[in-house]
Amino acid sequence: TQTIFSGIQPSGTLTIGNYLGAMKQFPELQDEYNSYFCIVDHHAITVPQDRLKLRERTRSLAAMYIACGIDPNKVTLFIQSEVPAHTELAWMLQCVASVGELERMTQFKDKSEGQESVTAGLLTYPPLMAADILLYQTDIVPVGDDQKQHIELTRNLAERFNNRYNDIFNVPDIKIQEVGARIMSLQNPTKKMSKSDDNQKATIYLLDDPKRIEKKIKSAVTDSEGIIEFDKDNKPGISNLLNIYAGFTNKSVDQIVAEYEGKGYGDFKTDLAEIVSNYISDIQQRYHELYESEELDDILDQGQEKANKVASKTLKKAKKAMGIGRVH
Ligand code: AQP
Repeated sequence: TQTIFSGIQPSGTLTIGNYLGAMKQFPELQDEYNSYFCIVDHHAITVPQDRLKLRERTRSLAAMYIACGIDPNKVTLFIQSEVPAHTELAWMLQCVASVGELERMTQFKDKSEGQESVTAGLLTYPPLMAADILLYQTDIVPVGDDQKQHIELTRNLAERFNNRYNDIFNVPDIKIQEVGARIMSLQNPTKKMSKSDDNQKATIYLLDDPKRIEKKIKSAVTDSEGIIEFDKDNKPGISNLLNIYAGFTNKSVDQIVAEYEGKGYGDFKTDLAEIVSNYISDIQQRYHELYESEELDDILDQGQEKANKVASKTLKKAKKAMGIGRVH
């Protein structure tokens, strides 16, 4: 069986973008693949975090994975910082990566733009992500469209390492959802929806209640034309809402457009709010049951143990290949 790895940062409450782009496909994959799902807290500290909030969000994200349909008996669910091999290999890969290629990453450019000072970690984020993936000899990485460039870099670093030292790492492939690969901000539909966006109205969180969801969708930016059709360049707002609708109903965009022929944005938005609320209310219920439970700690303990076993084996091989430490 092939292996998949996917990580999510505990940098805020999950958004419907994270869900439709990544999380939604995980339950389908877990039966078919040897699966590792990781809460990447070391990635989250590349930007400032409140310590108590970070801890809370880490736990919250673990509960959310399971609430979204991950079965802890089938997968390895764990916290990145509890498996030290990740940061060790990340350092080694930083010594394989060049500053130039890291500076070319669009996420780095976006997140550092206009900032007076950015952490070195924000620049070296991709080698850490590469380490996450490569430690488990991953075959496939299921992510949203925004992570394409980072996976490409992961592949390059793996190949460079293999050529320079020894054939240690499997070179992984990317897997992007057709629908929901890139959900945009409700307030600025040319920008992607992000859990760390300061504008609360731009984002629907998986923990929002129906009232709030309705308000956010009703105030989502559209256009003055009033015709429901998919045109990403000229009508990015309504196109984004169509994508969200498709993601939560498994209907095609064409089918939805046909259903709403002759109807206005108001009706469409009312229906969409109801669809999103109904869909995520089941997730929320399971989430709240899990969040405080001891069961969640047991699951994370088991995940930590399993992940450490596999990761330390790969790390040992990589160190040997590079000539780090003694041979034993
Ligand atoms: N808008 C999006 N549409 C579709 N997929 C998305 N993903 C993120 N935003 C969208 C996917 O969600 C997974 C988890 O992402 P992450 O937490 O590792 O980092 P990110 O991509 O930087 O996500 P955010 O929400 O934008 O977080 P912040 O605000 O902290 O940077 C990934 O698979 C990603 O593709």
